[in-house]
Amino acid sequence: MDTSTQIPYLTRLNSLTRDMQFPPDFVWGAATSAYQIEGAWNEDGKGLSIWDTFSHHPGAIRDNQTGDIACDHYHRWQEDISLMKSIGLKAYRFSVAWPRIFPQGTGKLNPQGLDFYQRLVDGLLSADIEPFITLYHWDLPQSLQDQGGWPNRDTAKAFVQYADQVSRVLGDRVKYWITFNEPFIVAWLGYLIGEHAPGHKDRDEMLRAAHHLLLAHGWSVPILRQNAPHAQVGITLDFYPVTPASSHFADRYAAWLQDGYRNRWLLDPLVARGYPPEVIQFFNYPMDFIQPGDLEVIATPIDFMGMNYYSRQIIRARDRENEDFTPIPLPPPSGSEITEMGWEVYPQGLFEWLTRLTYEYRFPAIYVTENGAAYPDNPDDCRIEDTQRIHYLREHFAQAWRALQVGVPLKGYFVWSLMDNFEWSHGYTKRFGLIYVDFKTQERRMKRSAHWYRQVIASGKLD
Ligand code: IFM
Repeated sequence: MDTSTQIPYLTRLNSLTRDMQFPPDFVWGAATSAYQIEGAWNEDGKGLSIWDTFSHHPGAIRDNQTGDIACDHYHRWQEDISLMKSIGLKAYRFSVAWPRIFPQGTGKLNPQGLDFYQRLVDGLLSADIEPFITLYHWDLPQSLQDQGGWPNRDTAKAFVQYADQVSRVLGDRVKYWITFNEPFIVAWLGYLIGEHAPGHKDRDEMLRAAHHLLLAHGWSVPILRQNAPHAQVGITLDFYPVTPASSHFADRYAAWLQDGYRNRWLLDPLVARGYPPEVIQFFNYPMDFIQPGDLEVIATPIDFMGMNYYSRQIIRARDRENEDFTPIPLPPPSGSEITEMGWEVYPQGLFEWLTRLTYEYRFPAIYVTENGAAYPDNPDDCRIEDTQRIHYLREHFAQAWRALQVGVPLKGYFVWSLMDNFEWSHGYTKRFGLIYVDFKTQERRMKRSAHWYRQVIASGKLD
């Protein structure tokens, strides 16, 4: 007997679990960033960025690779838009290279740089693809770094001029603006760990950099709204669920500290909660860089939160018995699935963070601005059968769908990445793309995942 015809609740449950149908206006997209794909590092008046300098430094990047050519997107953007069209993307998230616009960071404008993004935006719009602009995805003009970089408050002021200029020119056509991509990574890997440009290792620089990134964000939100009156403005942070290694009090407290350091350090000030006090106290951070009014500026309301999601962290306390709560990350549990980056595949973390951003932080709208995985692809297959990537994406999309069922205002999802590209300190050794790029010939080939994604977009459904 088919009970579902008699019990309406069961009918609904069956249909929910059988067809994961997304809303018709759900924004399916893919993302990239300027330094990772554009190449043309010294063309048409572009100035140097900190990534140009850093990647040319011997030993900084795997195999001494650089983004000098990358995917040569600067010259091949039309072909790339055609590929986006073949996948059926509704939106494309890309970043603007600040040193193309202001080669020295401030002062003299480079109109050729702006022209490139005007062509790109117009090309996207005529292909019916919504542009989502990220203003800063890590390529600071080198001359601003020479004056102190993000630890210098003046860099935040320079960013506002840059945001103003770009939005004056593109604000009539671009509706979605993201000020910064993963500011925590900028401050942490760039100024404390030294793995990213500019390669510094200084705790105070990290703290100052993080604060000035938030300040630059807060200052530029009203300017973006003024120049692009119908714009939706947001910021993108990367989030990690933090799981305590055990239920021991010390491990739980260490996990809470790690959550404060890794997630809430930038998130809480954005919603007027200030910097997490337990983190300041535990690490004994000097907070003398905060000036009166800064925290109000940083908490300027935004229209959406951009969430990048990849994995989780498992944390134990350094010494439980002696109550040393210093957070120590543990490797993924044995037997767990991991990507080529060594990151645990943990799709439910996407649901956890989407619900947290909704019910604890009350953001009015959320976009997953990046999610995806690096796996070794085999170019000898005539079709690149990247079944692991399809599996990864399907599992994460399912968690996004689950979040929609419990009221999360999730508006869209951007796969990282549209195409294989320069993966920062890993050079070209990690492939995240839906499109395979042969970096010698610049030939592009849609992977199986791109074909699969096309079907998901066309049907709006996960089967
Ligand atoms: O490639 C990066 C991207 O630039 C920022 N988010 C994480 C991606 C994968 O590491």
